[in-house]
Amino acid sequence: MRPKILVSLLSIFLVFISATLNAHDYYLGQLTIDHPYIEKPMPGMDSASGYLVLKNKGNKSDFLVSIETLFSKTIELHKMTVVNEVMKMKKINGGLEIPPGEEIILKPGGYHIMFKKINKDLTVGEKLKAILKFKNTGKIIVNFEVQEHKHSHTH
Ligand SMILES: [Cu+2]
Repeated sequence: MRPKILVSLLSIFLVFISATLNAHDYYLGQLTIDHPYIEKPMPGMDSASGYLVLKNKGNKSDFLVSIETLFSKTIELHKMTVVNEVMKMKKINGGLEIPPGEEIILKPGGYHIMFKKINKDLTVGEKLKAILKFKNTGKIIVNFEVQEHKHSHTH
């Protein structure tokens, strides 16, 4: 192969790699886990919300059943709903369902991961390892990126 071709192939390859890294996506079987992030806790608080997007390209439901990290030992899946104009937090038991062919978006005001009793200071831009466990597909390690807190979310 001539060097010139090799160089252009290499640059295409590098562009591809950096695009993949920027997208911050993870693949596990038929599942895609997109852009996990955690909001920096409010000053004086030791809990924070985490978000991501879950896609299921398979033909049967799967469930996000648990999340494990070193920085928080108590992690719950919550759903925020508005009842009589009051925000309510509901714990999801039995896992968060991702139906076949669907996309479940965890976002402020809806589904979220509640990290409680956080045992260290979180820095914006820092990446924190977490293990996501799915009922049917198994486990995957992902990085939650710490982002500035943009929403008021108190418990
Ligand atoms: Cu919550």
